[in-house]
Amino acid sequence: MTNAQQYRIVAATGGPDLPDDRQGDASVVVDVKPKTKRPPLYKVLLLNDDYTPMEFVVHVLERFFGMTHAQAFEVMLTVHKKGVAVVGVFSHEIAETKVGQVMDFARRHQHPLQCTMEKE
Ligand code: TYC
Repeated sequence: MTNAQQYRIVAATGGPDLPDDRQGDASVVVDVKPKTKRPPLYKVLLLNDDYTPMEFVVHVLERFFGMTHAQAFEVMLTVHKKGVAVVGVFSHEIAETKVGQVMDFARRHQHPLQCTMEKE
């Protein structure tokens, strides 16, 4: 169905009684269900590297992702040990903004920290 709205057929005639060329013709549309698809969500990922100081990563997580110091420290250690962690899930626009803020902040401080996003 290509229409913007979904036509829900709850009653249909046009069964075997009709001539071959009319079978299936008499579907009755009784209601129309508006299509309200939720927008997709995006995971923001922080990647490990060998050079960015741990305290800097903790600061990034506090500053841009609203984590407490304890949460930020825990997530930083997860990235350090596993290589990557999801640090938040957002709409496309918010995720893009967060990635930009982190990349810009890291670049300004000359750290190679990488932050990316992917569709959930
Ligand atoms: N591996 C870094 C170090 O040992 C710390 C680090 C943690 C870097 C998380 C990036 O996303 C990161 N200094």
